[in-house]
Amino acid sequence: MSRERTPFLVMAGLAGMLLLSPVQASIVLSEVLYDSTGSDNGNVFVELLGAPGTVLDNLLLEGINGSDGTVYRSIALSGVIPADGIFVIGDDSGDGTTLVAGTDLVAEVDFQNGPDSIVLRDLNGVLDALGYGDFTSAMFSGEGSAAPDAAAGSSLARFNPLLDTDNNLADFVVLDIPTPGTVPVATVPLPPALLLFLSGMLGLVSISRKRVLAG
Ligand SMILES: [Ca+2]
Ligand SMILES: [Ca+2]
Ligand SMILES: [Ca+2]
Repeated sequence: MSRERTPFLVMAGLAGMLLLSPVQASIVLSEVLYDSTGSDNGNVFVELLGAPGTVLDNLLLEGINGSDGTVYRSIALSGVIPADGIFVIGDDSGDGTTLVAGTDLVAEVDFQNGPDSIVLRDLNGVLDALGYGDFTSAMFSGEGSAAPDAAAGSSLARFNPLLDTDNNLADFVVLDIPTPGTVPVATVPLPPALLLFLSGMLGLVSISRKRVLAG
């Protein structure tokens, strides 16, 4: 009986947490393109979303290797989040320029193609993290459950830019056409967001129960 009741208690608790903190004023990863159809060099990007005017100094963007959990890349950010709240970091082609349109900062953001994780942190700790790919035999450093691996040319983007449930699988979708510099227009659709969140939780519960049964 307890097994039947636990999922509902978990869902109720997490839904309550969501309602208490519906939208963090912090910075989140809003889109990542880590594998381009051609050369990644100069073509891939990381997009952040945050409050306009936020100074990014002291923030680090880290690539965490899925094979051993170590930091294989660490990028010190700089600059200020512009008026639209969207900050695009375009990959450095090697000469300080990038092919990504609308870039706010050029840096070496060609992250590994997975299963790996990308972590945004400040001096105090992790602000947001995204793990992507199949972590069956790899070390996950993202949040919740991993987002799927995006095929070459496709990005992983936050479905609702104003919602961060700290579950990569629920928060991110694959975009066939990457959108550096723009985010979905959805503005605070809390009921749909809550539904999305709960559907994600149902999926998680389903997965965890399968694991229990399999184990
Ligand atoms: Ca790559
Ligand atoms: Ca998060
Ligand atoms: Ca975008």
